[in-house]
Amino acid sequence: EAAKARLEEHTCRMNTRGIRAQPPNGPGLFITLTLIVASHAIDPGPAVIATKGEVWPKPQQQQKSSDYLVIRPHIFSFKVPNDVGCPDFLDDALIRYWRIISSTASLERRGRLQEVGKPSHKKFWHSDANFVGYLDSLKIDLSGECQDEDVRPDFGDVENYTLTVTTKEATLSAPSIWGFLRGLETFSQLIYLEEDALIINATTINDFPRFPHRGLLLDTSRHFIPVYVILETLEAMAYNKFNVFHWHITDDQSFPFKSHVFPELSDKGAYHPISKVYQPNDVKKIIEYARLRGIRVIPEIDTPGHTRSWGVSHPELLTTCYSNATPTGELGPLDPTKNATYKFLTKLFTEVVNVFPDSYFHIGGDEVDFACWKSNPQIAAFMKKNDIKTYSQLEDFYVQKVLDLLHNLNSKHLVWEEVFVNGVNIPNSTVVHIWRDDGIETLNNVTKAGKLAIFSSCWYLDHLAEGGDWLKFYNCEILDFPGTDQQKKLVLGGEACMWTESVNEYNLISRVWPRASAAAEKLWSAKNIDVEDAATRLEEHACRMNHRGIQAEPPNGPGVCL
Ligand code: CP6
Repeated sequence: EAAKARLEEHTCRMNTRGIRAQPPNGPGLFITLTLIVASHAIDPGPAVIATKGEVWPKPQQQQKSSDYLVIRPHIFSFKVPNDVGCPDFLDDALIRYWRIISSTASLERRGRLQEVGKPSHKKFWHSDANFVGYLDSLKIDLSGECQDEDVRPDFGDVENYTLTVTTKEATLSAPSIWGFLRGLETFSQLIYLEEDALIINATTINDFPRFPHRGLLLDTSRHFIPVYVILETLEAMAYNKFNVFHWHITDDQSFPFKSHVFPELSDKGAYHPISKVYQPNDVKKIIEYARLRGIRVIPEIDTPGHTRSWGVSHPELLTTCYSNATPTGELGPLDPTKNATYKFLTKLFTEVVNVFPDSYFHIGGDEVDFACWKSNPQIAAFMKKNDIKTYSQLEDFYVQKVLDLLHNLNSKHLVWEEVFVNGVNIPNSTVVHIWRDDGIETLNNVTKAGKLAIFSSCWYLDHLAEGGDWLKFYNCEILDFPGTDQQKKLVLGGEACMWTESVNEYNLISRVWPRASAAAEKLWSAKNIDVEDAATRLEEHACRMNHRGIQAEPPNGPGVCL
């Protein structure tokens, strides 16, 4: 026990000295898969050879030619029509991608790729029969009018685009600015560095997402994740065409959200009242950064369970747990029997719904500890008086109140699967978020009942397996349940989950990427993609993220990024 505490200190000490040590004592779960180890005859070189200029997630339709053009970054430009709507929004995106494209040819990388003593550029593109000329611009063709600079992404936005690169010119066409963003990302991925030249192959792409809800959940309660790391996460999400940032902002361990109406929640319930708190400006910054990348921010204030941190400032909101008619000193879930609880929630949720512009709010509802409710005599009396017979019914009572509240605030909602499984009466507009091991079966039941669903059971980024475990995520096919087509239409997508019991700012990025990329492709691309093909593209994609400054880990074993 003493060693644990000292290692906790020592790890933080290493962190302050700039060593990215991971938190040693979190309760994270580790799964060990058998690693197939070659005991003999190991070939030299990388385990998987990376592709060049292939796109992740894979476009729905793409033809590609061996004809290629050369891009000269100092000359290259985007051609945008003069009368286009939302010029500032578009400019922001074009500047971001111009930087990415031009830094693909950084001097440092060119040095790494060149073979010493060879006049490389001449050898490479002037003598090659497939060199067909230079590409000096990308023409932007936006058919849908963007009216409002404050435009924000919403559920069900059109994200389609087509991209053609002929031997003469390149055009990106999209019916919406969201499709335009996805197409720009694809365009930037088509460009690769060969010797010292930036290359793009002639190609035709027609692309659109398979699912409308493609999310990443981040828990900022078990460890506080600083704003700059959240922004980096959003940037990497855009590189993978994710469109939902599910912000699991509070939980038992800490309450880092600074509320205007109840500042004491984070003053007392955060790990530190100032440095481990998201101030209103931080939240705004995160929402804006996400918006510019076509990413929605869905907040989750998990209740009635996972609220222990609320009790530091407001113990009266939580259920007092009893043992043999005496309080044990422990506090359980929110007390669903008190009017004060709902008064408090109305104020808090009104604020949260106003701070987060998305039309959805995740109300949680997972893992409610019925044992504490069961032990409490006042709750027993309340149930008797109100003819509530089971603890699931008590949960139903609570959830109905919260749903009414959100309905009055004009907010749509998501709930964790327990709310459905425990038989709570939910409208068909509720999105049920499935997370437990037997998720595929639950997905069948939820959609059979006519409810909308998103799926996470197979995408736990905090569960580690040995070796390149992205394949475990990639082999998860969320529509493989024995339901009707009508049922499958109710599956809106899924989320990869980063619970942060054993993850902090130092190891978050490398644990998420490129493992979450596997889920990103399952949610965007067509159903049956060969895994060998995926492996070679992911090898390139991880290196590409590295070149863009994201500390993604190598996905496929031995290899090299040049
Ligand atoms: N925290 C919260 C968690 C989990 C859930 N809710 C969780 C626990 C175990 C697994 C996956 C997730 N860490 N608030 C459940 C949604 Cl295996």
